[in-house]
Amino acid sequence: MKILLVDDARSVLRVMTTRLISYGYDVICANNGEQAVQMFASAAPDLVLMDIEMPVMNGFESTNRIRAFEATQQWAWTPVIFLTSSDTVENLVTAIEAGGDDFMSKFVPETVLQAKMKAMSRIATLRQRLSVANQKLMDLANQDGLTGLCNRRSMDLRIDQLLAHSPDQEGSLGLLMIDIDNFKKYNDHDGHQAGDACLRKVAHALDQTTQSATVQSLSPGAFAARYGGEEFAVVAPGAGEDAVGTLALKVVQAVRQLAIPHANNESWGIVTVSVGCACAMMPLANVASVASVFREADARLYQAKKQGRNCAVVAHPSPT
Ligand code: GH3
Ligand code: MG
Ligand code: MG
Ligand code: MG
Repeated sequence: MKILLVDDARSVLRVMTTRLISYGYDVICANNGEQAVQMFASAAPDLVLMDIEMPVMNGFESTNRIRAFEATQQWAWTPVIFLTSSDTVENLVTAIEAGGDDFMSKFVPETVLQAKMKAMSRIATLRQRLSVANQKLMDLANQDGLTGLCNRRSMDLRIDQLLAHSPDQEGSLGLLMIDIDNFKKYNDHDGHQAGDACLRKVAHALDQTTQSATVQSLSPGAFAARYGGEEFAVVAPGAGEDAVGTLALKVVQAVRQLAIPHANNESWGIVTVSVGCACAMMPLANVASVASVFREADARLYQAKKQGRNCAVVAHPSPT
């Protein structure tokens, strides 16, 4: 357990640090509330022992700021125990109101300090396990199990977030709808297991292409998602028509370059995709306008299929 010990009195820091280290804990020290806030953010301690009266910034104000910092993170609540000179009922009430979890006399008997730290250490261990479990659950909820891309749910959430911030956002929102060509025939010929492996490879190629588009500033923040079945989407915030067209072309080429054999895909003999693109000006007014971007991209995907597949249809329909 890593403990952030905050006190302006060197004697208190010295005595407490010696004790806490002897119990096997890591201790970092701050001399005032302001320093404590900075060290809290950089060192992420499991527990804070906080003096109240200090120069520069007192313990209550410092705790307020620590709680404000934690409010920007998910599931963050680090126990703060105030160190007081007297353990009165009033002190306890004030400590809890100020965002603390408990208070303790600076002159607490050693056995009591050791017992309290043992209890806090149990909580810290549990919090770490919960945090790992939460992360795993988040990944499961947001990732497509087969391909590892964003799933439909997470794509919708990310678009909602974009919408929420769109009043400040200039530019446009680009969208690619991507569908593997004649994929049913692939499954029929090669089996569903091979079909699954093919979906993974195509997903990886889409992800790589989208990420390199981000690096090349075609669309910073673009991401690929599995829309469902053998259909994928690339959401490209900030991408105008030219950037979307370029990205669509790269996607079609990237899948061709995989050169996955597909005996029954027209005359190409390899797995290919068709792509439909759309572009909307930001800020997007509401969910209905997002739906219309998807409808537009879908209509162009349909055109790409009609034009013979293995191509992209951009704003002004033309095969690549
Ligand atoms: P088109 O070029 O017109 O898109 O033809 P298609 O055969 O790709 O389209 P269709 O909608 O007829 O078939 C889609 C196929 O995708 C059918 C389905 O079995 C397959 N599919 C969807 N999800 C999965 C999956 O998770 N794994 C596998 N192996 N196949 C899948
Ligand atoms: Mg003090
Ligand atoms: Mg389809
Ligand atoms: Mg298909």
